Amino acid sequence: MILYMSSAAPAASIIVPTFREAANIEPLTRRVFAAISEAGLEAELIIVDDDSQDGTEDIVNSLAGEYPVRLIIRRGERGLASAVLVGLQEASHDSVVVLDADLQHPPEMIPDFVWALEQEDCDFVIGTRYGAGGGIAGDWPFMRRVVSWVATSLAKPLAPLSDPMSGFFAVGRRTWEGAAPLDPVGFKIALELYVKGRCRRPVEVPIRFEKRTAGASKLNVRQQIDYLKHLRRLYRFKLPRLSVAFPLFLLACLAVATLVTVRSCA
Ligand SMILES: Nc1nc2c(ncn2[C@@H]2O[C@H](COP(=O)(O)OP(=O)(O)OP(=O)(O)O)[C@@H](O)[C@H]2O)c(=O)[nH]1
Ligand SMILES: [Mg+2]
Repeated sequence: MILYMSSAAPAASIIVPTFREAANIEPLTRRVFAAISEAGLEAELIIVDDDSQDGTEDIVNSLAGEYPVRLIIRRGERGLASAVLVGLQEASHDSVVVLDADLQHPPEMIPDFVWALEQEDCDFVIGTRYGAGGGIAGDWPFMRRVVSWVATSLAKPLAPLSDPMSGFFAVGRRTWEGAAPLDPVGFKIALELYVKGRCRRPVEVPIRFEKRTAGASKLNVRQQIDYLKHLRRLYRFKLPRLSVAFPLFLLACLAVATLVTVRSCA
């Protein structure tokens, strides 16, 4: 737990992108506000849904009588990262925390993110599964671990974080408003904001990445291809000289991953 002393209670806008997460909305909202109230913080919850048509609207409307929760429905548009950008435009507070709806990111950790961002020498807070104290519930299948290793290795030159792929993060208004034009594709909005926001002083908060118990994952091959497109854009932005070598770097990571996979299957 990060300790922070202040006279005014810090406030945060909590942004959650959703697509067909109806079963998770109520437990998520209750756990978010239980954590917020226990920590003595102030917060609003902004759910950005891509027209799931699964009852999300009715659930949020009924919760809105009890909690400061708002629903933004985008129609005719899809994408986790772009949904978070819509949430940023709607945020009332200067500190924003972003997390997934499926409860893989424990809402009880939100106060730690808010307090970390309040520290003067912090411009980005990332929830890490791979740093000291972090972890993943259950055992990921071997191939998923390999894919995650390749994806993380490719992002490290852009963002020296132990878990640059994480979707649980906090950032301040100054960073996103002062960032270079944001044009993410796919899922990795934290990486986009870290790189384009020219962040230099990250704080890592260890998290335990839980198992999804309701709804289905939207992560598929399309997202993995989008991730490579996104990386290419970010390399061009941050490391234009290295961006020429990006395909080689990609091939090297894939070669190592293939070698590891073949050896472990032998
Ligand atoms: N608004 C919006 N949200 C999305 C979209 N795709 C995924 N999400 C949300 O983004 C969050 C993460 O999506 P998941 O499908 O859980 O992906 P993941 O956690 O990276 O992958 P898993 O570990 O397999 O669950 C969840 O809250 C999803 O509902 C989308 O196209 N639009
Ligand atoms: Mg998930």
